[in-house]
Amino acid sequence: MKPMKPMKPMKYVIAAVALGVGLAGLTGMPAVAADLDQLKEQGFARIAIANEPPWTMVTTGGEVSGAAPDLARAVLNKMGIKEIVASVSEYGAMIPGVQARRFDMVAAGLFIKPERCEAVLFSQPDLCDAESFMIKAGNPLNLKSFADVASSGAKIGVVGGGTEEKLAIEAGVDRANIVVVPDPQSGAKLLQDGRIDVYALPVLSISDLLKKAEDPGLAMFAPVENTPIFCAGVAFRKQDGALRDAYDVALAEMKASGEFAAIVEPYGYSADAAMQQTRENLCGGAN
Ligand code: 6CS
Repeated sequence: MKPMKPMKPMKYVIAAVALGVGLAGLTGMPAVAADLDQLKEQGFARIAIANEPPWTMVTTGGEVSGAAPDLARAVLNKMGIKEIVASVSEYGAMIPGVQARRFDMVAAGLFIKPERCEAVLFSQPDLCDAESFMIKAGNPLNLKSFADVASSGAKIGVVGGGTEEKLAIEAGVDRANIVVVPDPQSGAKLLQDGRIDVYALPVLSISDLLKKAEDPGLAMFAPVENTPIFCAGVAFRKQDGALRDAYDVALAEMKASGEFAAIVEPYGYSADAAMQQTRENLCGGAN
């Protein structure tokens, strides 16, 4: 377990946490705060991230960047919270983790969906993207939808507890054909090795993987048919409504000033797409 190093202004020191293991016990830091004044006094906010560029990125040196952490840091700075401590979590462990106060919030590109809106409070939308398939060049199984994956008997790679896993199950993909991968890079490798036939992630994630793979034998099919454009937001405990509302005020100011676009668009996200969406619409009601 990395000892906590002094924070650097533009960098995040990652507190690498095994999945679902609380931070306090590992770092000796006090239990996480629950509201804005306590976070200001604490001097930092603990955020859960994945490691799925360009949404969230962790270097081998433990430095964290990516659209979601960079945006969260800027918004929290406007709120008077100077520093961030990030820990990597599987998507499926993020909501239980924030509910159990292992994190103060989730800033990982967590898609705002009705079933999640039952469990946490979301900020207004920040990062939007369509779904895509990474497949072998030429798409030999002609996979264009999750229904195609189900009917073809293809093996599909997905990240644990993520939206693509749910879409595959809902489409009727046999669970024996759903391969949960620990991180995006593993999924690309499994496809290259022929251990899976398709790997499902948002467009920007697959684009990043294809760029890094430099493998002409791999390709992307997007958008996946019969799937919506998803938009993510920062997730908070249900009890932390005042904190979420304060985050929303600062986020709205940054959307109006252009600061929001200046952070997310270099990563490939459309600021307009997020600004035209609302949490209420994505949750199917108030949240
Ligand atoms: O929130 C989710 O479920 C999805 N979000 C991202 C950024 N990647 C995959 C995951 O399924």
